[in-house]
Amino acid sequence: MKLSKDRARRYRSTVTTGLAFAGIALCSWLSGRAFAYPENAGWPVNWVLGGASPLVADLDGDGFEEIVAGGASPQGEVMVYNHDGSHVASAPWTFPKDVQGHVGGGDLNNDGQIEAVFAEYEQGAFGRIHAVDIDGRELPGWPATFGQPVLVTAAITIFDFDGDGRLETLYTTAWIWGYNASGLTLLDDQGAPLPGWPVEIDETVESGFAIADLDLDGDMEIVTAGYVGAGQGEASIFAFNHDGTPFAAEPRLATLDAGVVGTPVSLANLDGGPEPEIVACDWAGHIHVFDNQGGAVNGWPPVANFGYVDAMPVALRSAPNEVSALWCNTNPSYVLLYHADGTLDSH
Ligand SMILES: [Ca+2]
Ligand SMILES: [Ca+2]
Ligand SMILES: [Ca+2]
Ligand SMILES: [Ca+2]
Repeated sequence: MKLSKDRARRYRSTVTTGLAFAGIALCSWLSGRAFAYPENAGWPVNWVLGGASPLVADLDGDGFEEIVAGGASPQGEVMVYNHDGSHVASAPWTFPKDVQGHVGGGDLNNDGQIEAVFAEYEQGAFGRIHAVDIDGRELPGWPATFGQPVLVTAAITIFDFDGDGRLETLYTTAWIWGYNASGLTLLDDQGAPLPGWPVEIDETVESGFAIADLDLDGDMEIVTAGYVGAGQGEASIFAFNHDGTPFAAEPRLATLDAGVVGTPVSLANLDGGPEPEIVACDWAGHIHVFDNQGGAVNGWPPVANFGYVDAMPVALRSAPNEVSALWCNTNPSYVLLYHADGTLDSH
């Protein structure tokens, strides 16, 4: 099975989230580096995760991947493990408050080494986004502070959104428990919000981001999903240009009949046209496919619904820019293969 690089990264991120509580040692497998006996000496390690999925990346460029895991016991801590289960000299990095959410990574200062980017948060008080190098040093300008009682809810996403060769950091904050509003913020490499950001939307965003050039004009767009209340009613797909303006006439590109929470929004070229389509799996088990104007693609969601899709479907490609099928698993346990037109493979 051959996945696009973007899809493979997103799939790995989804799997990592699901397995975070099962133990850090699993990250060695997820990184693509097989730690078979006796190479797995030094593992497993014990670490209290604060609900955060680890980052697996070669931070210092020595050819071996490190594992960066946030935690919250008793204060905020971030541990950085070497591939052999030992930890780097600077770790653990300690902070006054909880470190929550997925740890992102990118070479923000262009020195050849990847910095870890993560959120520190105190309920009802404040939050900060840190950018820390492998020696435990915060980059100049960081941390970025958001002085609201909010929580970072979606994976921190690092990407060169405007194509200037410098990385930006995208994250989502949401009011806690019951108040339906979220803010999306794009920070520059000095930790400052870019012009046009943050943007606020009237739904809770807990889905991850999909980044793609939806209209093939050379500029990247940002797609995510939100929901209202308990997630079983109003829910939407939102799309923005990288300058914070809505991609379409308004931020809400499409509506759903249930929220998208446990899985990220994704993209796949299912209809054979040049533009990518948006794929979103909601709480009701429906797999939605929209075109770049928010129109539902014929056949989606499939009539055959087998329950909650608990991991992002995997796109199977038949040609370099064409997806022939979506493979997914559901809860209760089914493994399904949908053709690009939404029909179920019966074999
Ligand atoms: Ca390394
Ligand atoms: Ca760097
Ligand atoms: Ca940039
Ligand atoms: Ca575009």
